[in-house]
Amino acid sequence: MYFSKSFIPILKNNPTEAKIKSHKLMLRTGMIKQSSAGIYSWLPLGFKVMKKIENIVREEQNRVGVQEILMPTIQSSEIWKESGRYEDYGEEMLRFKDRQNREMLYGPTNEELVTEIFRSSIKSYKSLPQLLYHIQWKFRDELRPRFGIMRCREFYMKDAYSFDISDEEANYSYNKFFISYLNTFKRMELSAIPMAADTGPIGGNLSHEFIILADTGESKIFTDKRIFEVDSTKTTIDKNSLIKLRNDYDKFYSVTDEKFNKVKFETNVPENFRLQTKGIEVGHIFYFGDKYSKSMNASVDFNGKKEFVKMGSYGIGVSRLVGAIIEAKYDDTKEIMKWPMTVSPYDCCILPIINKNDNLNLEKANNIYNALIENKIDVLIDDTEENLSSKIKKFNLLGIPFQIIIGNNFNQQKIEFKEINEEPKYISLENIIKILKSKKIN
Ligand code: 5CA
Repeated sequence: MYFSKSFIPILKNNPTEAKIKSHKLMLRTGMIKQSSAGIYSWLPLGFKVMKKIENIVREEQNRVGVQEILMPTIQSSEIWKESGRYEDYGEEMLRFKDRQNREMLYGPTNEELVTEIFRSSIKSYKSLPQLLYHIQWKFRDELRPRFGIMRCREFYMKDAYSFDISDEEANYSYNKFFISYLNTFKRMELSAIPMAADTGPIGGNLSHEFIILADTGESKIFTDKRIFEVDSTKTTIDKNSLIKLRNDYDKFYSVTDEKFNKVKFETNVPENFRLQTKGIEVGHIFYFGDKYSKSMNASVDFNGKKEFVKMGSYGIGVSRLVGAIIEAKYDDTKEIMKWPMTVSPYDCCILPIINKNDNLNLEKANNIYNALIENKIDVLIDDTEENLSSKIKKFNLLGIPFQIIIGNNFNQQKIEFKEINEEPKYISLENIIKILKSKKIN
């Protein structure tokens, strides 16, 4: 993509309405545009990042055997009346009527709809477990939408649902999501800590929030610092390996504020390991047994007996993750962002110095651009006539992790190649391609 033709509407200064750095950067670099309170359009730069995040989420769901479906955004009130949540959900639910005067709603979550799908087809315990997910827009009419896409009204979520025959099997499903979440966030270079959490309007009694530490986060957390050292790299999706991982985490007191108990915190955590801080909730998993299956009559035949299935649900804030990654990776004092390669909107940028009435550097840049594109490296080339220091300033903000700089003393064998905020290397195009390709694999 040529910068002059791209739709990346960069602002000169930080927008005054934004209070946290992710919101500032997203508006400043034209990743999103507000359309009304808590509702945003995603412009190319933001959309590319979100799609890459979505894809990582998808791959990690598939890897633990969850099957992808797509449910609609609009749901009928009928199923919510069956579960009893139509009244309970209150004003956060956006309700309206269609032309036949039927009560409809924009889905804030999908426990009811997926239960209805499940019960209409699955009749025997032999088809269990069933693990289903979709990635779809949600709407919650938040009282105070704020911080841009971090707490908005329309947001993009991955929600998954598990159906099992027993508590033990359901726990196994829960643990598969547990490890898949750790792996998902790791691929985005985020360290997300699973913390015991409240279940709120979803219900049930077992729940973990996955939290990324950040001062600007809305979740208050109380944790034992030793939890940061738990190592999940050797965990497989074997039942016992997963139980061990859960135990490794659960033995440390680590909770969100709704679950906080001062006495427990102080008795369980030695003083020097206590940490009280803030974080961003990027994922939330719930086990609620037969809460929905009973009220909605979702059962299977188990050796001639009718058994209500045991269910859990598992969310990831796909759009919120865009902001969470910025909170973790953006140095707003130096105005330098660096996207993890796995989610970066582009892999590399080319910044040629373009002299007046002289296209030579642009031609050289074009040759490199074509070679990179041929190698499936996604490149943004700055073909504007701005001077190099303002180009670098602009691209430090855009956060594309690698930069190729083409100056007047360009040498084909020693091209200036730098990772944002690091010293430049002078290497051949072949080596640049090699490095970029190796960084893309994750
Ligand atoms: N049904 C369950 C699990 S699928 C559920 O809805 N869980 S949730 O309410 O915790 O939402 C899942 C994730 O969506 C959260 O962890 C958070 O990352 C994201 N999320 C929730 N509300 C918002 C919001 N208003 N704006 C942006 N992201 C949100």
